[in-house]
Amino acid sequence: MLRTKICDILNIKYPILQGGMAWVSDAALASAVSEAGGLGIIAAGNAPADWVETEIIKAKQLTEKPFGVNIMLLSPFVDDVVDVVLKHGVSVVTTGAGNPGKYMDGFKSINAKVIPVIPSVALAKRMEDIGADAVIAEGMESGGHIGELTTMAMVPQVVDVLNIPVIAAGGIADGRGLVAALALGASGVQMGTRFVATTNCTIVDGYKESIVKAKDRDTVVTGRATGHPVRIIKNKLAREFMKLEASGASKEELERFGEGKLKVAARDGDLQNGSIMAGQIAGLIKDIKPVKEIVEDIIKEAKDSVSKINGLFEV
Ligand code: TUI
Repeated sequence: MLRTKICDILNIKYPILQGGMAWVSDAALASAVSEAGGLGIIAAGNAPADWVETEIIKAKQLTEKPFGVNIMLLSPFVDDVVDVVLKHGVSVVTTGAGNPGKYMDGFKSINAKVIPVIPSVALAKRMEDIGADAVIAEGMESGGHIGELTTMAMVPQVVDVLNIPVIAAGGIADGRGLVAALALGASGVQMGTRFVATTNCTIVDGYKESIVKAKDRDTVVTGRATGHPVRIIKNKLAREFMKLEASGASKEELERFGEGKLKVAARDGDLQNGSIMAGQIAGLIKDIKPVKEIVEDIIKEAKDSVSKINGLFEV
C-alpha cells in the first residue's frame, strides 16, 4: 500500500528515501532502510573511495534489496568514488552540492538511476535535460549544506516544470510530512535527521540525543559568508563559528575552522567542539527507534492523516 511512480522506478515498497549523510549513512543504516521497504543510501561524503567500496560490499551482504550511494560533488575523492560506484553496478546514485553532469554518461552506462539533489527550479530543469531519472528538491529546513528555498515553496514549483518525479526533502520526519509532500505533487520523500535518531545508525549516542533534545529553534545556519551555508545544532562550535563569521574572517579561515568537524561530533563524540548537522525538524523527533518502526509508523500515520483531511470534505 502507498505506491508512487518512484517506487516503480527504484523497485522499492514505500516512497521513502534515506538521505545520504556524510559520516552517518553507512552500510548498516542504508541496509536497514532498504530492508524496511525504503531506499537506503550510503554517503560517500569526503571519504576515500576504498571506504565507499567497503560499505557497498557490506550493504550487498546485509540486503538483497536495492540501495543507493550519495556522491558529494565537492569531495576531493569524487572521481575515484564514481569509479567505485561504476565498478560495483550500484543501482541508484544521488548527488549533492553540485552539478553531476560530467558523470552522467558513466552512470547511464551501468543503468544506474540518477537522482540529483537540487536547491532550485533552474537546476532541476537542467538535471531533467541531462537525463536525471528524478530529482530531490531539498529545502533549507534540512541539515548540513543547504540552499535558499524552503521545501514548501520549492517542491510545487519544481513539480510544475518537470516531467520526471520529484522527491521532497527538508523538514519531513513523519507521516504528516509525507502526505504534505505528496499533496505538493512530490512522488516521495527523503529524510535525513529522522534516520539519524535510530538504533540502526552507528554514530555516537550523544549526537542522536542532541537531535532528541533539540527544540524548534535549536538549529542555526553557519557559513553563509563562505558560499556553503550549513545548518547545525547550536553548540560551542556553532557559537565560535558565528563569532568568527561576524568578525569578518576570510572564507579560507572559516572553511579551515569548519573542516573535519562533522566527524568530531558524529564519530569522535565531542558534541561541543564538533559540528552537529541536523534539520529544523529535529524539534519534532522525540525518540531513538529502529528504522523499521519509523518506516511502518510513517505509512500508518500518512493513511490516518489522509483520512482526517478527507473527513474535512464530508460536511
Ligand atoms: O549536499 C547536501 N548536504 C550536505 S553535503 C555536506 S558535506 C559539506 N560540508 C561543508 C560544506 C559543503 C559540504 C553536508 N551536507 N545536500 C544536497 C544539496 N545539494 N544541498 C544543496 C545542494 C546543491 C547546491 C548547489 C546542489 C547543486 C548545486 O549546484 C550548484 C551548481 O550550479 O553547480
